[in-house]
Amino acid sequence: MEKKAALVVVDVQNDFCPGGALAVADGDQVVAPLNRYLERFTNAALPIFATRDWHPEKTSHFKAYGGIWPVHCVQGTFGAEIHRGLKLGSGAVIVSKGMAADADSYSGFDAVDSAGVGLADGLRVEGVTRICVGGLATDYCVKQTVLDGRKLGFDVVLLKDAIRGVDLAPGDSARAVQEMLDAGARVVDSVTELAL
Ligand code: VGL
Ligand code: ZN
Repeated sequence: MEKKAALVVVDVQNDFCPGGALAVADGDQVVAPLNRYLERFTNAALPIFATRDWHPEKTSHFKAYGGIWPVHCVQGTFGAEIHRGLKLGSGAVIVSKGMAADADSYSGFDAVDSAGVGLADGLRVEGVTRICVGGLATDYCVKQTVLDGRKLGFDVVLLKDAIRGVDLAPGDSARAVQEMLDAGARVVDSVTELAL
């Protein structure tokens, strides 16, 4: 069967970039490689989805309410905006997650578009069987999105040059990459390695 790919860009938001509330080291370094993938998918007229962490002010995701994270990506704030350098284009579908008061929602598959359509359904409507995933953060939302993608039966390609991790514990990102490989994800290290 023909494999149709989509690009899934995970949480490339100001709060995960240097200067942000939950800055990932070199988080903004994913923008340039992602723009190369974005150009490739745009030129091939393939679907592009961008997830965003989109939290209410009060959520058990945040330290103050029992979670482990500082306040970040609160709906409508600058920190929640997608990095302005990312060239998503007008066709990209933004999907939002983390709106519940009582859930972390790390996975892009928890995200819904402005009409309430979830990522998996959005992909299926387009006939997508393979997702190429990059963004932030390797050890949380990228990992969970890749693992859920595999569970849901998608072929998954991890865009390794276009991810960065939190590494709360040293080595978390490397372990996350291994987990994704063990789950059957493939890896490419640059846009030139990606066969569509
Ligand atoms: C994320 C921690 C908290 C992520 C989101 O996007 O990976 N990490 N919220
Ligand atoms: Zn979050």
